[in-house]
Amino acid sequence: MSKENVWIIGDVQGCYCHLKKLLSQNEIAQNSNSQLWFAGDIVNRGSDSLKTIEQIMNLGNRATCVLGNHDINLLAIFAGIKEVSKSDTLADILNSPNINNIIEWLRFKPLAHFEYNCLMVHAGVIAQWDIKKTISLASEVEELLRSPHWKYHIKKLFNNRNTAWSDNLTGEERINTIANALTRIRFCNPDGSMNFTQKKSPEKLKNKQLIPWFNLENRATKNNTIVFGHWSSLGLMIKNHIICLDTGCVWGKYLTAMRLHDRKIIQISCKDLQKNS
Ligand SMILES: [Mn+2]
Repeated sequence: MSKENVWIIGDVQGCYCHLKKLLSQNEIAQNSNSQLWFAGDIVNRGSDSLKTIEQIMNLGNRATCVLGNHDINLLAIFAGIKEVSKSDTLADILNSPNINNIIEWLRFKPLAHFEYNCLMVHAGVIAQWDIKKTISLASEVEELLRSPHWKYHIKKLFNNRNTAWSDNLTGEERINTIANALTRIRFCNPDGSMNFTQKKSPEKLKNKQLIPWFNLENRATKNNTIVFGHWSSLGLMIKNHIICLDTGCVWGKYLTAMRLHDRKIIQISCKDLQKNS
């Protein structure tokens, strides 16, 4: 396996037809060794979450997937600790005879993946964390999701109040802060604490006090390549070390794949999903 064969795919959110089209593009399809990395939020909001997750499960060892907030939301609904919300489109999965296999597959996925000198997370990292620490903290949450008592522990992942990191955090506060950063972070306050009120693109933001997590000064991962999704209003962003691949597939924009070694981009238009306003 080598870096040449790795394609990283942004938030699919249940858009099965577009995923199928993306995977059938020559450069991806003709190489049966190609590795497909998914930056999380493979389900929800789109119309075909069941087919999407089953397609990714069928890729077997070719697929590497980190958990996004919507994937964790599915686990929490199945566990009975979260209600289905009006905007959730998870009924096809929840009613599937395959639901137990799907949940068992999903809850063993990591929250951070580091390989070929590239960190993939769904949303981002806290400024104080270096790569080693990020992987180690992610594993604290992964351990709970993989435990036989995961349905009890997953409660700890849902709380907006834990926004600031400290090495001294323990228990639920610690687990919640780690999960919030890896799966939900966008903007931070100048002190580095997370702010969950804004989803806009940085240019459109009136409150210039808020800073995208990747622009915080003294970020310990400044010299590492980080690929993430979660921020569709940011769109495709490819900088030296920071790459956002959430290009708003489910909002009628694009589904994007980037080849890791040369950063070649393939995009599938999702215009057919545009809502008439
Ligand atoms: Mn997300």
